[in-house]
Amino acid sequence: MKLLVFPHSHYYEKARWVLDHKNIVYDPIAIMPGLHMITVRRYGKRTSVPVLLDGNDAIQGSSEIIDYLEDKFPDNKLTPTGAEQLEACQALEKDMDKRLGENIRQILYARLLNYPDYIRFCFTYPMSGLKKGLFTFMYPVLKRKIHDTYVVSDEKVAKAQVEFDEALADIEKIISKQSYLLGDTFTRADTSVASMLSLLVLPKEHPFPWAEKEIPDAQIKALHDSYAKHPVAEWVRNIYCNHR
Ligand SMILES: N[C@@H](CCC(=O)N[C@@H](CS)C(=O)NCC(=O)O)C(=O)O
Repeated sequence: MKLLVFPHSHYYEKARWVLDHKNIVYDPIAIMPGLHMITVRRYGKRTSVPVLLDGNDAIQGSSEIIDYLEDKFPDNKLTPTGAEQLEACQALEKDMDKRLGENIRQILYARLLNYPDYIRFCFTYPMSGLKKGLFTFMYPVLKRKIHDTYVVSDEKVAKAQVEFDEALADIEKIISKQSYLLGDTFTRADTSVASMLSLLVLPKEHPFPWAEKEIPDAQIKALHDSYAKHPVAEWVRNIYCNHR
């Protein structure tokens, strides 16, 4: 089984967590941004990763990958079986992939794209020196593309910050009453939301080697610090500590 990925991506983390939870052996393949479109279009309708390749099957999208794994490897299930819980789980996962996942990416890229070394580390840390060199060569074009796709404008970033905080407040409301997002049981809603927030919390159990490179931007460092004691950040650290 192979997983096409961007190494630092929170959607990769979401899919990988379930692979790890089920003790499935797989081969993560970090693909070069920009050029990834040629590879990924062979397997899916969109150009996004992660994409899971299993024999003749190609599954694109973190939620779809989890659905596939849950079907094929039913041990250590993370998806609730009751109709009501299943619906709540799917709705929360979809909503938070967007409101937490997309907004935090926008907020972080808005500043961090100014640091080519850091972005190169994020995309290429497991790659050869040659590929790292290629990334550096392509960076001006990649930077523009990532900016135009995910950052867009200061106004949109400010809006993303508001939406992110609203989503965080929704999660805080839930976890103030119960241990897990759906009640007493650990589910994919928890792995998904914790993965989306992992880019902000950087839990020590996260498989990406975040500690190897200091965050180069004072504003982003301050952002991390300002959320460090947030009850949801504490919850994410607990979920990682107990389940990752
Ligand atoms: N809904 C998708 C989102 C995945 C996603 O946005 N992936 C980004 C990296 S974080 C990507 O591959 N972007 C490049 C592209 O779409 O071509 C999932 O859950 O897998």
